Amino acid sequence: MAIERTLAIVKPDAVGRGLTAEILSRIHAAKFQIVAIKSLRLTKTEAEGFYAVHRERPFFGELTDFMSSGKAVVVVLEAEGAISKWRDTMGATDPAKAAPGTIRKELGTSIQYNCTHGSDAPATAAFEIGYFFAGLDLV
Ligand code: FUP
Repeated sequence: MAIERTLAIVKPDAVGRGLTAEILSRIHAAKFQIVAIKSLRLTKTEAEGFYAVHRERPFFGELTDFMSSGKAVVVVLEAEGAISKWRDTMGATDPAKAAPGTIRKELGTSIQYNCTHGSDAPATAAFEIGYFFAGLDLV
């Protein structure tokens, strides 16, 4: 499998509950390299741009309110097969349906407050990494 990069986000629910270090520790344990990392608070407009693909979904307003409600930590991860590997580490979107041992199962509290984000395909990863980081951040 090829070396890939993916975008991970520690979402505002997890940052607010003091779970950033716990989630970074799981990233380390799963043997990802952290290529770039920063803490920021998205504006509502920035959250809408990030999730533009979900514009027509009924939860779009709530999702973007939540994602702009507090600080998040955005991280570029690198590993073999990083995109699917990070999604496996996170678990299913809904914590109630996520596999045992995954971040969302163990730390998430609802489908919205599911603690982490991960890109779902190479094209999405390229867009999402570029949304937060410039080329020079990624060398
Ligand atoms: P995922 O790729 O696992 O993050 O899930 P999706 O792309 O399907 O959804 C993006 C985000 O929208 C999820 F992380 C949480 C939120 N969401 C809801 O709030 N309600 C839903 O019914 C589905 C997703």
